[in-house]
Amino acid sequence: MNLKKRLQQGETLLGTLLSLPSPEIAEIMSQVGFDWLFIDLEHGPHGVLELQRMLQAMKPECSALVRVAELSEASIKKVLDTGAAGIIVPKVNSVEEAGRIVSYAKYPTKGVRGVGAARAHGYGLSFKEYVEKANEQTLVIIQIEHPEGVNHINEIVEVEGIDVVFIGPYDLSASFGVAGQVEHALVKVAIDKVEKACDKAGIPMGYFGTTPEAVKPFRQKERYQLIACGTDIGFLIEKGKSVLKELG
Ligand code: 3PY
Repeated sequence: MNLKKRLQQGETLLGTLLSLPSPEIAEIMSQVGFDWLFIDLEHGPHGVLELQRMLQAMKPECSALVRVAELSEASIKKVLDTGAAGIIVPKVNSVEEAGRIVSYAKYPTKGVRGVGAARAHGYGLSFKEYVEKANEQTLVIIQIEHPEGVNHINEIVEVEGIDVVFIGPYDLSASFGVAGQVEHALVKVAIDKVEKACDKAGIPMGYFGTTPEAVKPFRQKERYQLIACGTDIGFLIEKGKSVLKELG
């Protein structure tokens, strides 16, 4: 079942963030039980070709949601054409931005996504099936990471076609001048406002945390249906350090 359907059925889906351009890491992490991988082209050094190699390596039981490098028609189109289940767009601050994102992610008449025969379309072999279902199945996820986005959240969630509002706690804290203090009162108040707007609009939310402890309080709340915990780099550092510590 596709990821969007699972969200619509109320499931909470667990993922982890990959920022290394490695098909092998994507292959391994797609097999350990995560529902989805948060592949990060915003901060990762990779481009669309490396992304496509990662998707080719992933097992089908795990889906890829890809954070695009920027809000542009080309970056959204190219990422979706690789066969990603959806896009995550960082730092969305206005209704105008949210509207553009939906439009770039959807085929006409809902949007302006250009039609091409890429990996998502089976290189043309399953063109018709993909194009017919893409508008309905592709997840459009926006991140709220700045006070401006928080200030406009009531209008942003009214934009038709936004599937999930994903909190970026690290950027949000940095934007408030308290970088890394994801539990700071300013951040909590902002998240509270976003939660209220999402509840009113009936839009599920997502949250990222570096550890299980950080995401647990969010996972327990029904509205948080996309949870990303940990990063590929973090797992390597943590395990490397713990081995050294244990060996003295
Ligand atoms: C953040 O915490 O700022 C992120 O964007 C991670 O999702």
